[in-house]
Amino acid sequence: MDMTIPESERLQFMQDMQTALSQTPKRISPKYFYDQAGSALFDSICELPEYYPTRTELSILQSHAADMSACMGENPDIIEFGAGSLQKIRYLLNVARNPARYVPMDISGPHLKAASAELQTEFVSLKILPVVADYTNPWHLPSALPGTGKRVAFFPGSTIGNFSPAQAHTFFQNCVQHLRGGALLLGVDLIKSPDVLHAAYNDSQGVTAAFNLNILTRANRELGCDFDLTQFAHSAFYNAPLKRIEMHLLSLKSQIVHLNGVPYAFEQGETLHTEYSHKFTIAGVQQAAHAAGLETGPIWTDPQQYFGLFWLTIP
Ligand code: AVJ
Repeated sequence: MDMTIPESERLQFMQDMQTALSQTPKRISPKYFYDQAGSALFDSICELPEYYPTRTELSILQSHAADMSACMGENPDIIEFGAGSLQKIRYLLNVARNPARYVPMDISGPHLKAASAELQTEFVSLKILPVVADYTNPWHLPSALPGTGKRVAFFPGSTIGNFSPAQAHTFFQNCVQHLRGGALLLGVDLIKSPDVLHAAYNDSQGVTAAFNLNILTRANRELGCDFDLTQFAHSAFYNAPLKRIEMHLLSLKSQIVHLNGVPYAFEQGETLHTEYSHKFTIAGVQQAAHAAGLETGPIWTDPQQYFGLFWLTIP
């Protein structure tokens, strides 16, 4: 068993895995993808030819960063959720007018610390305050610096798509509570051809499969589980009526897996659900934002309308 991670985190994972395996259907939160290996695999996904969201969002940021900066105004206090490798924020930091501070929030501590240190070498005088936190729980932010501009939260990558509609609503409500007078810059994957969507989650090199299966590797290492990695398969498909990619780990045979000595049965064909990745229409995003009390501003998109960046203000 791995003793290098904090015991409280390990216990939380253990509890959540226990709940996951006891449920019908079985399901675990996608946040458990992002251990060190999983974060590195996700970075590889972002480079895949089939995975268009990252490069499309970057191209939109590149083309429209100046307009976004104008919306952010003078001295913005910039927060980022699920900051990951801190690649996207560079486009905004390059054009931001005297940013007061940059607060990247991410669940993967070592990954975030390393990326923040690297960013600091490029933006020497920027105040960077990394926060290792799970923003799917109610979050709290470091107090605003006195005399600074708007609080602007950046939530790129369509990570909001991981949330159920109810969770997305709660997230928007948290934004309203914490960002009064400020704004949310939200990156969202838009509905497009099912073939394009399918390919993005079923890449030919099998990186997404490895990313999905890594959750079992992690459970074996950190929790002492005995998942047989050869007897589970990556399964990802577009559920059009519910507007989402669903990722599952599919049991290839009838088998028993143990956690803390307790047996959990998988039937052949039964799945452990690992992720939703919801896709949106422009109107759908605006409706969801309005419902939680945000107001809609400019939308920046690419020529194919594959991806959108939405400026949503908090009155
Ligand atoms: C980071 C949640 C936006 O849903 O596309 C990529 C994660 N999963 N490939 C997504 C992911 C499989 C990604 N998000």
